[in-house]
Amino acid sequence: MPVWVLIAVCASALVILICCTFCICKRCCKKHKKLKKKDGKESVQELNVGNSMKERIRRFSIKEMVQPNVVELGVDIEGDQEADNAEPEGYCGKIQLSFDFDFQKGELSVCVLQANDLPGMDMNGLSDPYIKVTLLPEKKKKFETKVKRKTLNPVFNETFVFKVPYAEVALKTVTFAVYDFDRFSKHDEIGHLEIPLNTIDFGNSTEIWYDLESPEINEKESKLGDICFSLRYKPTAKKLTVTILEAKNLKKMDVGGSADPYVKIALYQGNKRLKKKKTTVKNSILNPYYNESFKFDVPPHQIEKINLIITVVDYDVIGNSDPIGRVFLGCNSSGSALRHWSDMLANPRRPIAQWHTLQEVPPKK
Ligand SMILES: *[C@@H]1O[C@H](CO)[C@@H](O)[C@H](O)[C@H]1NC(C)=O
Ligand SMILES: *[C@@H]1O[C@H](CO)[C@@H](O)[C@H](O)[C@H]1NC(C)=O
Ligand SMILES: *[C@@H]1O[C@H](CO)[C@@H](O)[C@H](O)[C@H]1NC(C)=O
Ligand SMILES: *[C@@H]1O[C@H](CO)[C@@H](O)[C@H](O)[C@H]1NC(C)=O
Ligand SMILES: [Ca+2]
Repeated sequence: MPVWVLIAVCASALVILICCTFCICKRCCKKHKKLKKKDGKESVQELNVGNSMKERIRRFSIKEMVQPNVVELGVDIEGDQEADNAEPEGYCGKIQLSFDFDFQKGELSVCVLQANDLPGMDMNGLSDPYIKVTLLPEKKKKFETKVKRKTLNPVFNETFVFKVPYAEVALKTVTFAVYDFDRFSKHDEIGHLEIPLNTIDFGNSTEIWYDLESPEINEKESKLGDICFSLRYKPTAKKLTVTILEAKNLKKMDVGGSADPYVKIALYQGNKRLKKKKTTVKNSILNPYYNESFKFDVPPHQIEKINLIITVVDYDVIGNSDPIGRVFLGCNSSGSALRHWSDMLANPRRPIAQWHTLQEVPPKK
């Protein structure tokens, strides 16, 4: 072998060695840099956590301030690692209010001026906000602002007046619930605020911005699913028409994580079942669409005495079909079911559609 070949091999080996060393060094350096960067980032994050904690504490009610929830704060720290500039968890925008009290007349005026940065609920990224204002603990009087279309920064400038004796005003709380209006589905609550009136200085009625809190999701209510149907009553034809439109977010009933839902419609008078009908079964679906109508003969003297029970059932080929949840309607019902029933009676011949949250089916006796 000629000497120059040996030299060439040695030289290239040397070059490769140098390259490798360089690469390894570079990688080490990079790692080091990365670590350094991470250190820097972490200190920034700590700062952010500090801010968001302050933010949270500012928004917490006094009760929660006394016992800060350590676990929740821990979760927050993790959340902040993702987005440095994200708003604190649960931020739902803010609302500007002013309060006034007329001591002579015993009248509390609550002015809802405007809201900012509301969450977008619709496909277009916007919402159709309106606000329900309630005086606690009575809940008797409820006001609603007008619906503002397609905006996240609605201006309301509406004032509501509650009669409250002077001696009781410090015992009351005003709640503000921001909803997104939807023509065809249940209105979602998108922000919430409670103001105990003993925190308000009526002598200094300025316009104040408050942060909205995320509404408490009533887990018990929402775990079974929702159903939409329309009711129509024609007194002259003595016909009650029930149209089952659709259901959504039904509880998973099968091993496969789905259900085979159908809807049972039953008319009762007291404990006696007068009539029963059912829709078709929709297979393996938690958001079934039916659009199926059912007619019942009900004379006007009887409509006040009957109850309508609409039950969503999971069909099982083997064994009994299990009920998922139900809606109980009639003059004896309550809440949104009663509202639907009354709307139907108040609007003869017109189909009235409404969403309902399914309720637990009482166990058979
Ligand atoms: C709110 O309404 C009052 C009277 O109704 C009016 O004087 C005021 O300019 C309005 N404010 C806004 C911000 O629209
Ligand atoms: C009125 O409220 C504002 C804002 O909270 C405050 O800065 C101001 O000092 C208050 N004025 C009086 C007279 O209490
Ligand atoms: C629902 O059914 C009615 C009557 O059968 C029909 O006229 C209507 O178009 C249906 N709606 C939809 C969205 O399928
Ligand atoms: C409503 O309840 C009352 C008392 O519990 C009962 O007498 C009445 O028959 C009920 N009406 C209906 C429509 O179920
Ligand atoms: Ca909407």
